[in-house]
Amino acid sequence: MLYPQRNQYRQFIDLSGFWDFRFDINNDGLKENWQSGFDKSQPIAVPASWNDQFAANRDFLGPAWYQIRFEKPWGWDNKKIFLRFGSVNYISDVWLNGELVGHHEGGHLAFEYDVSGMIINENLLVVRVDGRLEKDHVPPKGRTLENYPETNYDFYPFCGIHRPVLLYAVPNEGIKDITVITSIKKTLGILDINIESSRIIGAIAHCTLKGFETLLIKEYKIEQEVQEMTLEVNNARFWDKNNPNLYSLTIDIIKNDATLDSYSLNVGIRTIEVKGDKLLLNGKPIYLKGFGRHEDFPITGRGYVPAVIIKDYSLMEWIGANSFRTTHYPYSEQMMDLADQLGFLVIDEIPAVGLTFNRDVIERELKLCSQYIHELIARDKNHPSVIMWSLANEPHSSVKSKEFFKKLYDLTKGIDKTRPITIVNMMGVREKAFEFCDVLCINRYYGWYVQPGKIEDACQSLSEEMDKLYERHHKPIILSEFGTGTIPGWHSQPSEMFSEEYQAEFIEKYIEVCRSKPYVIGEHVWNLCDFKTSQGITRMGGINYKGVFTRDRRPKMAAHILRKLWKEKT
Ligand code: BDP
Repeated sequence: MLYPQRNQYRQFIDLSGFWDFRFDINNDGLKENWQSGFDKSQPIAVPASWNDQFAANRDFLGPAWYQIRFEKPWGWDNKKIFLRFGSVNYISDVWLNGELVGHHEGGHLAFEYDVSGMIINENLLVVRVDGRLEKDHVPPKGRTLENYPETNYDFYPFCGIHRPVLLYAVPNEGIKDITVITSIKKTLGILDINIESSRIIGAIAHCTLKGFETLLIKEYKIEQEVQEMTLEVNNARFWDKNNPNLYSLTIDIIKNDATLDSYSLNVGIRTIEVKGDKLLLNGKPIYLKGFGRHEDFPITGRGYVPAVIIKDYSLMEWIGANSFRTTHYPYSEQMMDLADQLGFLVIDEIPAVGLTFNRDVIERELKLCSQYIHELIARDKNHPSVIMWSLANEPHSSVKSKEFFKKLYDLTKGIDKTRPITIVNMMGVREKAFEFCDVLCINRYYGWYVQPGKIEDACQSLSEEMDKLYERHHKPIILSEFGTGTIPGWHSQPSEMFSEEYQAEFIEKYIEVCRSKPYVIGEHVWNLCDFKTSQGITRMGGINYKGVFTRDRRPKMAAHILRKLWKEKT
């Protein structure tokens, strides 16, 4: 799935801005034909969650309706036109000029519709968004402790149009998709490129690779819908976390001496593989230092805010992090582009948190997770920064989960053979899916939810558990979450839970344990920043305070300690 581009052959317009919005409190909209346009609206910002934009209805999860009018751009008459949504949480139905365009389920992945035959000069786009929680959604409704809204996961179920909505035009005959897989032989960088095109058999694919004094040009005749081609770069500059070298690859499609289409993308030449108990980037072991994070900010909720993305990267660089996991759903495409540019290593996770495997929902869970895997890999496959796929966070694993995850594992490997796969787990040695996962990720809270206040005992438990897990599987282990709730400005000596001192001490001691185990290949602190959750007695003010930074991105004491540890120790 290619991100829309602007050049001589491709154009897009961004529909971000103020749209009309209406809560559908009694779910009357469909009966009353709001799909053809509705009145009594109020303005809303797109993209952004609706929850914190108004003085009322914060916890109303839908349905709600959006509409916007736009004119067909000049010069788009003989083009294919698509409407593309970066993310809408959770279910969306879309109408263009009163006609149904499509339905999409799942909150954090891009989807698009071919609207070529539907678009007229003056258009009305209407979107119904339903973010209500249900047991058979992924992620699901549920609760272990009482909470409101009732999420089976620990972040606020923000709703709305969360990422940009683009209208884009491409040539009728042109490039549909590009997949680039890179490999390395000594100093040679090899790019295996697959170009999927529409109705251009016999045309020429003209490939240009530029960067670092290299200019490589090669032409291929397109003989099939998916055309394979190879480029080889001598003395290639490889992509890694310290040197995020990116080449620019341009594919021009030429027929009868006329260029029909052109698309450019960044390519990082790198390899990633698991060998024994190590994770190798370009053949060398890497150690991950970083965070779990949330797309979360006051007022905009889970909406795309470019400045917050830049700030988070800048804080991660300041503190010495080299990686993060997209907890607990895929992040925006812009976040991924920047990871390529800035040299961050990303564990890319589908939005499968809180899976229950209950008999009445397991089929739906499997179907939705499979859909998310297809959508995620289609979207993110060309990012050198993506070093691993994560199939779930803390599933409520049971006897049924092994077969469930084996299917997802095989599906993922079938689409992308090049990247390791993990599941992020809380069951430890009892997790049967660890038998086939390439890397084992565990989230641990000894010294917090269990053994509260006892950091020394907690570290002992952590150490023993990691050894047991390694003895059983002989695979690399990442401590993918650890942290403590910490009220900014709350201090105590000796340290005590909820104080800044406790968080700092806990993180430092946990890191000591990780560093003492040769098979541990990474430490991801939970969380980069404080973030919004449902209300409940464990979340003061509906906030999870495990951030090393506050929700408005100010450092707690632990941030300075981490910076020392991460900048000094590599
Ligand atoms: C872990 C979850 C994460 C929570 C965290 C916590 O993976 O989503 O926010 O616990 O309790 O179990 O803070």
